[in-house]
Amino acid sequence: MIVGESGCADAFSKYEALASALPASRQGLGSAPYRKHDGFWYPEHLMAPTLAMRDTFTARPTDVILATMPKSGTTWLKAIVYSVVHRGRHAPARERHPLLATSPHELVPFLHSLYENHRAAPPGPLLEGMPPPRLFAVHAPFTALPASVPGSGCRVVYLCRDPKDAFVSLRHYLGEIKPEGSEMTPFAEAFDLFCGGVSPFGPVWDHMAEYWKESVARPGEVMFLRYEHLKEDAVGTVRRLAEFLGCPFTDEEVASGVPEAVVALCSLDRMRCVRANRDGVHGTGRWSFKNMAFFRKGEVGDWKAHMTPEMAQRLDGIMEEKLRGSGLSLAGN
Ligand code: PPS
Repeated sequence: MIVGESGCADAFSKYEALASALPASRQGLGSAPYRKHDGFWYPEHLMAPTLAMRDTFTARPTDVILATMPKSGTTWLKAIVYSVVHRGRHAPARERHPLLATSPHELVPFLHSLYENHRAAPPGPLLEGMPPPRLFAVHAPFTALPASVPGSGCRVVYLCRDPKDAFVSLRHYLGEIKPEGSEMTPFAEAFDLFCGGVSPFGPVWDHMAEYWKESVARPGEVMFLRYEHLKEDAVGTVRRLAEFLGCPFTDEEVASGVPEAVVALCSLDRMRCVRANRDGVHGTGRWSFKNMAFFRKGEVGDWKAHMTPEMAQRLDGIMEEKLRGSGLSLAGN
């Protein structure tokens, strides 16, 4: 190993050592347990990369960070933000748009994945070399973001989804991606864990409340969106998003239907047909799986097909109680 590589590996092993000393859950919602850090639970393999990201990533004012709980519409948001921000170079109505050839997860990488995939050589130079605006995604809670984020003036977009639908979506996804030979936690037990706050990057209520609070305190820098509203009024939400990102649609663009073209390009049906999304692979090693796992039904209320009314009432009640006083309410999805 050359000297530089050895130093890098050592830097990462510090975070691996930290991660392995953290409390672990007995089970997870799928086939793997979680580690607890500062009140939040993390998938074990993402703990060390998240700590490395928190300590070493330097945000720029031009960065855009998309934040979500898993299965809240991250892939959709990545596609939308990419096409809005790059519409000058890549007209959304064009047949040769990058989103028709490449997964949204490649165009807008998860920051923790960049750290996870660069254990031997930290992603610093790669990150430095990225032209503005750099687009990234995180699942990390707000308090686990790098300290440079709040002061940098960069934009943070948070997308939140009804936790009942996110839970059901997560279960399907975890079933799809589980390493061969591993066992899934049974549905009812997984639901109990979720309701107790044990879920990837959970508790879900604290994750939402942290970003909500920031969006209220700094509305010019943190935008809080709901999956359900995006479904209901995609064009209106895309227009608000463009304004927030500092690149509002011009009257001419509105008149020629550019916001509608963004929505059409990023629709589930369109994305599902892209070969890179159908056949491409996400992740590496034990945790690699087909990109198709990111695209399922994309419905509001699919939980009804998988949960009893009692389960739904229980989770709704917990969310209401935990969010009380925060100013955020999920009632009336
Ligand atoms: S991940 O792993 O956190 O990045 O997954 P994420 O993208 O957040 O969530 C996947 C769910 O989002 C749905 N999806 C979409 N909905 C609407 N439009 C588009 N374009 C879109 N792309 C993905 C996807 O189907 C998953 O939801 P479910 O309920 O499982 O269908």
